[in-house]
Amino acid sequence: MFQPFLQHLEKELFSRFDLSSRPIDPELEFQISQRGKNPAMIESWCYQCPQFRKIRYTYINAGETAQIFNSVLYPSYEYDLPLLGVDLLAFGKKKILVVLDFQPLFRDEDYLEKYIEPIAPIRAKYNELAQDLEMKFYDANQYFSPYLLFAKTDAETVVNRLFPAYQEYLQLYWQLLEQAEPKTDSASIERITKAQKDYDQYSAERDPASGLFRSYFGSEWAEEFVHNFLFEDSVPVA
Ligand code: BLA
Repeated sequence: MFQPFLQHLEKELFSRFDLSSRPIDPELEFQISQRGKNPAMIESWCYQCPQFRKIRYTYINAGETAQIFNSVLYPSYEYDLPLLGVDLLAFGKKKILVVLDFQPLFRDEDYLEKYIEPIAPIRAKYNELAQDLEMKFYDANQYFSPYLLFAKTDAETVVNRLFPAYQEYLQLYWQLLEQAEPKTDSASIERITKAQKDYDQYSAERDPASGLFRSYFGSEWAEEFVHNFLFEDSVPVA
């Protein structure tokens, strides 16, 4: 269901950036679970390049039961650019939840004007994908922008509306990256570093997927996956 999103991201990344592989612990890179009624496969990829210190994406394929594509792009610490966050989930044909955002690291007006306002014209074309749903796990004002796409939708809308929206969001993200001036002063770099680490800690603590990982792959694997791959700058809290 979301394979075209993965393929589009890969095509974009490989054509635009000089990627090198960022090795993943083989235990975490690929797993198959036989626990559910359908076998569930989870596979992840991770890269880096001068502009991005970490590019990761994960695909969960449990056939009809679940199809999930999740990705985060972490810019290098010289760039205060938002993180690109993608979380597309289909549980059967009926329950499809999609989230796509430029996840802001800071919330001051200059920052929002520079990195978030440019989304407005694209976001305005896709009203049906921005449903103002309530967030149960996350705080919408923490690492989400006012122009996130967040919708409960159907397979047809995924193909006809979400895919073009995704392409436009990515296009804009590359453009903002190109225009961004890498910081050189250590105070800025430290501030960005801290903000990205805080994002990992916050996200690891609230990840709504933890239960899903535990049920498919066991709690030990789930813990490792969250803290040593997805959000590796997080530390487990008791
Ligand atoms: C919700 N994301 C969810 C849910 C799951 C995942 C299972 C709950 C769906 C439900 O309500 O039934 C799945 N999250 C994952 C998976 C991974 C993960 C598979 O981290 C890792 C492989 N989530 C992100 C990113 C964004 C994001 C990058 O990981 C940003 C675009 C958003 N996911 C997001 C939001 C919700 C969600 C906003 C709704 C949560 C809420 O209601 O608070």
